[in-house]
Amino acid sequence: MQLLANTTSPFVRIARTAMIEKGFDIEPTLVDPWADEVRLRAANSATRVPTLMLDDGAPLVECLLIVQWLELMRPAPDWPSLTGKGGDAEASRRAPALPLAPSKRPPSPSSRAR
Ligand SMILES: N[C@@H](CCC(=O)N[C@@H](CS)C(=O)NCC(=O)O)C(=O)O
Repeated sequence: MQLLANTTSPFVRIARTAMIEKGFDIEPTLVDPWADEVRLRAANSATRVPTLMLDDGAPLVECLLIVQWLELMRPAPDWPSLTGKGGDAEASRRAPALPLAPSKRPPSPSSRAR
């Protein structure tokens, strides 16, 4: 499995956070989606990050589709649920807010000021 990524994309952050939650803490392969990189173009003709290359060579694109795939591969209760109880549609719509457990969330600016 290979995650084609860059360091600034919020979509990459969603996919990577979800991957870590599901136990796939792999080092991302950094690419520049605006530089027409061969590696990225070969995997995803839209040349966008994130692109997750599965072990069978199939590319997964769109961060929320990656989240859905992770949920399918590593479902709750064995793994943290990324989409809420039962993976219903309403919970899926909230997925972009990121599935970070409260203990892993960075402190808010207001709590840091205290
Ligand atoms: N809808 C996509 C958006 C991905 C996306 O737009 N990624 C940007 C980086 S933040 C990108 O690769 N842009 C390259 C380009 O548009 O040429 C997702 O959810 O993953």
